[in-house]
Amino acid sequence: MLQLYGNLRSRATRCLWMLEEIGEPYELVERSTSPADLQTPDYLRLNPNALIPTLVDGDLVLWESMAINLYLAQKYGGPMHCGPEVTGLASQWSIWAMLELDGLLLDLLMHRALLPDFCRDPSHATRSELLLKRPLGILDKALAARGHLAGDGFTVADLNVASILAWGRISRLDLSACPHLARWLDGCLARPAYARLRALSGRN
Ligand SMILES: N[C@@H](CCC(=O)N[C@@H](CS)C(=O)NCC(=O)O)C(=O)O
Repeated sequence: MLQLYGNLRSRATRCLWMLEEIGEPYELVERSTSPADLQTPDYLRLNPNALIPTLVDGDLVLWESMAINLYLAQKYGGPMHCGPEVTGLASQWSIWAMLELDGLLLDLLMHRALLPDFCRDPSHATRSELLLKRPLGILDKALAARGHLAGDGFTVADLNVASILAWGRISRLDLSACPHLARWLDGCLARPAYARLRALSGRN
């Protein structure tokens, strides 16, 4: 059975959303982000970065959340299966989202929602929101021309990018200047598989 190392309050949720989409049986092997869980010889053999998530599928061990999802779409896709063109576009958008969105959205999330009040710095949040304007504008334009990022329907391209933007929900990211993006994100986050993930996290 597929095993995903991680927890429901981390980037592992991106892969859990994908696992819920493809409907393949899997086990969530709970690992927190503490060194006690990740800096162990057993875990370092799986992921030398001492980070979550990590996927184990038989002899294959994969880390990096976006790569895990691209692999799951290729191998188990079911309704998420995609051919070379969609895979190419999904890789493009996934790498782009990691480079252009992931760090800024994490900073916003930390300084608006996750850090204790006395550690939050509003200037971090303002800076991140400012720097996000450009990539969000690019995404909005792409989604104005078509309803999805690749192919004719919801694919791993949408899932990977939306799973990063979901942090914006928690951190009150202002999407009023990006109506196409806001509509698309609402659609992605309304999927039954995402609702199942939220139920697993106790966030209905
Ligand atoms: N680029 C990696 C990032 C993984 C990552 O940073 N995971 C965090 C949890 S969300 C982690 O394991 N942190 C533990 C630490 O920093 O020690 C991915 O997308 O999988």
